[in-house]
Amino acid sequence: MGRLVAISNRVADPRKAAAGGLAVALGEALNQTGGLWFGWSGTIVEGGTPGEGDLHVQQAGAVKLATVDLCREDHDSYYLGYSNNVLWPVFHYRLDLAQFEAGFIGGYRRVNQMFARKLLPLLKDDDVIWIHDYHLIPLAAELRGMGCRQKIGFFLHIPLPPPLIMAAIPQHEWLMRSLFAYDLVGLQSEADVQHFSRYVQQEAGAEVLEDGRHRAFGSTVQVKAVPIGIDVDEFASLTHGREAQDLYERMREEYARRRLLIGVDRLDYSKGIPHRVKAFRDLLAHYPENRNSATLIQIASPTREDVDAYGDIRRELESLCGAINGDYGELDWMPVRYIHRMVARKRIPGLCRAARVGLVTPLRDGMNLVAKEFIAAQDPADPGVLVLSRFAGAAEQMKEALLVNPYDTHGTAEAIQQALQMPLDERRRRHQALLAGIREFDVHWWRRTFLQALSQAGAD
Ligand code: ADQ
Repeated sequence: MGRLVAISNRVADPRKAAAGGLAVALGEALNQTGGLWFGWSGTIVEGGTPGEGDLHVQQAGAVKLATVDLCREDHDSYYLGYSNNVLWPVFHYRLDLAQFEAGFIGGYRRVNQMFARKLLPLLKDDDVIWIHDYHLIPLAAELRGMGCRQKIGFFLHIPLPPPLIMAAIPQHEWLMRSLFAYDLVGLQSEADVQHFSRYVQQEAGAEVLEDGRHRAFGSTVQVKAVPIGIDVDEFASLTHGREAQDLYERMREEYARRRLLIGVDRLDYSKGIPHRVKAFRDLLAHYPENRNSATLIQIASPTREDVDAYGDIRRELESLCGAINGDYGELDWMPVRYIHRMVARKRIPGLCRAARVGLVTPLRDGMNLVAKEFIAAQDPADPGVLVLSRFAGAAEQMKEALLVNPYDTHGTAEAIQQALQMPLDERRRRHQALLAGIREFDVHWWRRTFLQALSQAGAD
């Protein structure tokens, strides 16, 4: 394989363990091929010129990191505006939260064009280019327009909505047409692939060929479900690390007489956190044996705080948790502990392992890696139970979890009760099957499968 060039909105130093997720996933292939990782530097320049940003190149071991600054206007229209106030809500089916402001699209195009311009001179002829996520959908089309002929693949980390929801975006046709500049488009689930296929057939008269190839707009793109996984071994080793062990032991001691339920999310409206807390309240109301016992620790780390919808959900959650603690709390027991902070990655496995129930109940999610991390962190001899939303991409793979509809508060409460009551042999059986699945389809499988398909895409 040629050199891997990864492009994503944010770039991380793959040598730093705290980088997590994508950095772990791509780090190995970037290292092996002496790769390049390109994206926004994270710096916002006040008063800079739109469509212009300084390029910084640094070496991180074998990997070159190339990042570009954004001026305030580009940041606000490309990142806050079009990416996070249009694409994120619509792709998560939240048309009610979308803000279709006319100025956003200009900034989105401008930044994608600038990225293409800055990247082009850094490219070599046999590079394999892998672009990530909704911030950069039109990047391949911009690169192609500048004469780039290398293989280019795209992976969408968030869901791809059904055609009629997609059609609410004023530029939907332009966005979907942009995908045809790629050789391969990877999506998280088969449901996403079906949505893509239906859209291009209905809206663009696409012809569906074999191997997920679709022909429309005068070109052909292969579209494939390649669900992302986690690095199970890395996570298991974190589980046995000192920080995770310490936390696990402290939690076990503190909750020796109680049963711990855990939720770990970014505080995002797609994650269904208020719905989850309501289901927990329903559990306490309908199954009173859990009072003075079941305790929900909800970690919801701050994210995108300059987008209005995120402030609203924070206030909703604070008032819900306060009300439950007021209604059900005792002098020596608080039903909900809500923590609005980031938890160090090294400690998360300890928290997951100490929990009897993991609550992963997004209203819509591309995949949701917390579901997989929860399973990887469990003690196989005495594992906790995963309650998983059927609307997470992970549900297509993790059938042995207790699948719930998060909009159904009482149904979710019943599933939590089932999880709390589940006998040890059933817990073990389910955990074993789930663990085997996340091991087989881990993050290395994801990267290999995508890059292999990309190297073969368009070959015949
Ligand atoms: P995210 O929406 O960020 O990513 P998710 O998969 O849930 O989602 O989590 C990513 C990572 O962040 C996990 O490793 C998790 O441990 C960590 N994390 C989440 N909340 C945290 C917290 N409060 N403190 C510390 N760490 C936390 C997008 C898509 C997902 C998709 C991923 C990967 O929205 O659907 O699974 O990309 O493709």
